Amino acid sequence: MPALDRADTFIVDVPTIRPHVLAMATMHSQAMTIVRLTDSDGVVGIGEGTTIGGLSYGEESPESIKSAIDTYIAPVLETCDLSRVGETMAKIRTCVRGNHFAKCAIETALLDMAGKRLGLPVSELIGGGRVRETLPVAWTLASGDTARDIAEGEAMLEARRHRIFKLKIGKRSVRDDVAHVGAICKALGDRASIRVDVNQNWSEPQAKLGMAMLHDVGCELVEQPIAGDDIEAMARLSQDQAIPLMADEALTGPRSALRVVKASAASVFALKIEQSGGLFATAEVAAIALAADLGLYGGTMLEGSVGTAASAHVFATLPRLDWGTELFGPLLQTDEILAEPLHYADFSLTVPIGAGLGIALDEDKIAYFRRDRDGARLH
Ligand code: MUC
Ligand code: MG
Repeated sequence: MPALDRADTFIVDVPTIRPHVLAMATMHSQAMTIVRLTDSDGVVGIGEGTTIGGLSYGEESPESIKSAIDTYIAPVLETCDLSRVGETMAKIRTCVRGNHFAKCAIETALLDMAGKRLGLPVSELIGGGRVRETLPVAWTLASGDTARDIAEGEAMLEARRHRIFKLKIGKRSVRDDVAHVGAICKALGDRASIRVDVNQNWSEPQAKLGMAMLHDVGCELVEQPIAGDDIEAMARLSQDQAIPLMADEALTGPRSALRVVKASAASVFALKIEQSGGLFATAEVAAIALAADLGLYGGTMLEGSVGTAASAHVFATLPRLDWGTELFGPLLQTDEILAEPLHYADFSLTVPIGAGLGIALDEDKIAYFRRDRDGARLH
C-alpha cells in the first residue's frame, strides 16, 4: 500500500500585475499555500490552498491552511493508504472539522497522485468524467478606476482573451458603483457580458436599490450582494428582482447548497473547490444545482495555476456551464510557477490532458517566491 513518505507545505507569494480592488481588501500579491505529497512508491501529488486578502474574505488564511495541514492533517495521512482518496478524506474529516481550504489542497494532491498512478486526468476521476476540453473564462476588472477598467476590457477583447467581465463593487456608495458599472456597460456591453460581485457588502435595502439600478444599466448578473448567511434576505431579493442573483459566499458545501435551493435564495451557483471543501464536494454542490435547474458558474478564489488546474478538471465534468468560468487567477500574477503555463486562447482555458492535474511546478520559481526563503521579497 502506498504510504506517506513526505508532506511539504510552503507559502508562495507572487505579486499581482496591478492592484486588485475588492470590497473587503486590495491585493498587491497573492499568497498560495502549496502542498506536495510524496508516497512510498515515489509518486508525487500537488495541491493549493489559497484565499483572498488574508482573513478578509473568509475564516482561513494562508498561514492557517499551512498550520492545519502540518499539525493536524499530515499525521492522519501517515496512517492512510494514499491510493484510496475517498477513504483518506473521510478519515481526515473525522479528525479535522471545517478547514475546507486546507482539505481541498490535500484532496487535490491525492487526486493528482491517483491520476498519475492510473494514467488518467483528474477530470476522469470526478463525477461522470470529463465532458469538455475548454472552458470560457471571465476576467475581473478591478483596478479601482473606471477609465483604466474600460481600457483593460478593450485590450482583453482585442487579444481575444476574455469577453465576460466581472466588476468588483460594494466599496463605494450604491449610486457611485452603479455609475461605474453603467459606464463600463456602455463602453463594452455590446461586445461582452458584464456582471458584478458585491462580496456581501450591501445591506438588504442597498441591494434592493442596487440590483434594480444595475438591471437598468445592462448588468447581467449580481453575485452575493448581501451576507451569505442571510438566506431569507437572499430569497426575497432573488424573487423580487429581474436580475439573477448568484450565490458565492453562501455556498460552503452540499448542505449549504441544499439550504439555498430549498429557500429559492439564488438562481445561479458560483462553484468553488476550496469553499466547497474539495473537488468531490464541488461536484456534489453542482449536482444539487443541476437537479434544481439553477445556472452554473465556475468560480475562483484567485488561485494560482495549481488550484486553477484543479478547478478546471472539476468544471470540465459539468454537463452545463451556463455562465462560464472565471479561472483567470494565474493571469493576475506577474509570474508563473508552472514549468509549462496553462493555455489561454480564444476566450477560453484549455483543460490539461496529462495524467493527474497534468501540470508540473517550476522548482526554480518556487524556490524564488517561497516566503520562507532567505531574503524573500515580499515579507
Ligand atoms: C470572489 O468573490 O468571487 C473572483 C474573482 C475575483 O476577482 O475575486 C474573486 C473572488
Ligand atoms: Mg464572489
